[in-house]
Amino acid sequence: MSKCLVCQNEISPFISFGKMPLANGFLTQDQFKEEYFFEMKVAHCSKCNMVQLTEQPTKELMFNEHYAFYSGTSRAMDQHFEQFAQHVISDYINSDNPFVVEIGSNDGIMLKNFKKANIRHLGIEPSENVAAVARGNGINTISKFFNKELAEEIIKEYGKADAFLAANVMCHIPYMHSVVDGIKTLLKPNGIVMFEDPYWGDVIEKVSYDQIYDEHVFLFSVQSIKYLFEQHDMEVVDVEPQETHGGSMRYVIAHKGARKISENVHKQIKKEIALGLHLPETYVTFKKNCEASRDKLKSILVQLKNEGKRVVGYAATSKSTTILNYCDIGSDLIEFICDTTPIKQGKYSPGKHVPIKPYEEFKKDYPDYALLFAYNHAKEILAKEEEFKKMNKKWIMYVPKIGIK
Ligand code: DWN
Ligand code: SAH
Ligand code: ZN
Repeated sequence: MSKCLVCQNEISPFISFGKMPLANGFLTQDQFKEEYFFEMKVAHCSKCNMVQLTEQPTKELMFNEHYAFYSGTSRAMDQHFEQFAQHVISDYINSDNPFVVEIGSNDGIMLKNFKKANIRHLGIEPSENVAAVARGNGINTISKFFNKELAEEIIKEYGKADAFLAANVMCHIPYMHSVVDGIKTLLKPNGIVMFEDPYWGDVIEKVSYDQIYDEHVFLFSVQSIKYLFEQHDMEVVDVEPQETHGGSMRYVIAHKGARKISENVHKQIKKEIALGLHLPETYVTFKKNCEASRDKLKSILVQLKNEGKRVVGYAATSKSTTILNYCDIGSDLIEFICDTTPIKQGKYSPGKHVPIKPYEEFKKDYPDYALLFAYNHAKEILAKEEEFKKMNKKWIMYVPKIGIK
């Protein structure tokens, strides 16, 4: 038993994925012996509906000057964040000298659009190496972890914010009450909060359990976000489903009573109830679905190995750490994983120690099969890899369905 991070209710895990390393803990051979592991268990809170890890590594272990994920590695995400920024600018910002704050701003993939539009902005990005890229491009960025105290410091230096933005970071922070308190203090009376994260409804429907890893301490739903913000006198005024990261939800939030609540919010909650996100049996089924997915993927790889086929992993995503460790897939089954991120190349995957090689190694000598760990970028990647297909090589997919195509 442990306590819900949002409402303090007693919770107990419905699944354990076993021992897990840091999802972005790519390492060198001499670091193998001191590798960090924790038991990754997930619980659903019956009171506030928040789905959460019951244990998480410290923030400094995960987010530091060696953080391996650079947002700018996907062109499609670049376009996504340009549209996100345009949406904020045209639909939500109308004061004289607006000020926009983004947390988890990484290499500046979103904020560069505000800089281009000459809008006052501040990025909060604790991982120094990715923040340095943003600063190098003239994006105003500080390397700290966002919380209530930092919000107060920001107000002293810049004043209050018209918009508070976050993408794929709110679900990384366990001390949510300090964060939401900070947002509430920082936001102007008519200001807007917009953030998006992988959506628990999509994870349940697609059995995309690889969205669960150390960094993702929460898997949000509209119901759980509504509960959380209502504790702080704020309300969800709109929700906008997104296709990114295999299915995400963007939450639009304002001070209580400041804006009209869209019908979309009620509609989405109805969908969540129909999907049974509040019911214990949903979690029993999800666990069974994860096990079935794991067994099927593993059996495909074992069969290909027995047939003497070459299989390579495509993209060393955070998600792949969950897949490799939970399914017990090592370099006996996949030769290596190719990735375009220089900091990952030449290292080994967390836990299972599969070599990570530059993308060019994949191009140089196509394997018979490529296991697509970045299914969220499938459109972009499949378009780029037409030649691979033409040579009659095959993709192994596991989300939204396990199979070969
Ligand atoms: O929430 C998070 C999201 C935003 O990003 C973080 N906690 C960590 C990270 O998750 P991820 O690692 O699962 O993200 P992606 O975007 O699925 O990772 C893409 C990886 O794939 C990068 O290492 C770059 C690589 N890649 C590649 O090798 N070739 C990507 C593309 C598009 C490609 O063509
Ligand atoms: N927004 C980007 C990056 C997401 S990765 C995108 O969607 O592509 C998550 C980022 O959040 C990392 O760069 C990490 O360093 C940062 N982060 C983690 N905890 C944070 C906190 N408490 N405050 C601000 N940023 C944080
Ligand atoms: Zn709770």
